[in-house]
Amino acid sequence: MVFMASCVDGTVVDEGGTGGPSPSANPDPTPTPTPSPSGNPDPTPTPTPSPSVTPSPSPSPSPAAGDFAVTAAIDSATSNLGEKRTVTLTITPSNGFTGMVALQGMTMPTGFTATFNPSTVTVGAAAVTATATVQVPTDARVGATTLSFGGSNGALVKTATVSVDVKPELVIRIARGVAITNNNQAFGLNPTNVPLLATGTKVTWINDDMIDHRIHSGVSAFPHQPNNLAPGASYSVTITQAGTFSYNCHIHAGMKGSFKVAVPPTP
Ligand SMILES: [Cu+2]
Repeated sequence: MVFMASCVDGTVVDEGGTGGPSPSANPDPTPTPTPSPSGNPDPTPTPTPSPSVTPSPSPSPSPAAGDFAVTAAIDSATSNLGEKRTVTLTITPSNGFTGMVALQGMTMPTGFTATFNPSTVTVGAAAVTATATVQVPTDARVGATTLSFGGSNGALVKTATVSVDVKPELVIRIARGVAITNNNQAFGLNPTNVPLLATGTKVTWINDDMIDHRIHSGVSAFPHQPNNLAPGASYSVTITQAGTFSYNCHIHAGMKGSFKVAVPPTP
């Protein structure tokens, strides 16, 4: 009885997935009163047609194992230093895969971190998405940067990459009302988490407040702002020397900021 895959049943029986188990059942013609509409015709053992001509294709469609794919898309092709980027991960099942897929950063450049929401997805019939929030460090190496993400289910591990062009610029937004608070958090990130920058970094302050401020360098690392920084305006300097630099607002002495600058390692 080796007429399995050939033409036992003229009706369409997708031999890959569904029909598999019972090809042996139908050959008895007698009891079945309702023959399949096409009427699998004669029980006479029709000599299975030319087994020689159709050799290989029958054994191959062993039920394909469940699988999934991961794709990634980033919200912006460029990023400033110190910013967060959002990467959308899409996990698409195939061949009936169901199960949990754990997400993680695979190869991340030094200082980059990724936080996943959620960190594990349950994949069923349809594709599901998750979000990775990527923190670009303030001292990231600038230029084209590849971020790799992975999804795993046991031994199944799939990866996807995105590319982001890191610009040598740190943007510091002066928040509304900081002069009232007049505190040393006015320029953000300091003093408990002083930004570490590479020499050559451009620093831009943007005034989101409703009153004027003015960047008072107090050091030679970058020029003191000549004019007030009006609401909505910005002021940029390029830091060329290494060191730790503090500054404040010329108008509101209590508004303080600082950053450390280091010469970046040669690539
Ligand atoms: Cu001020």
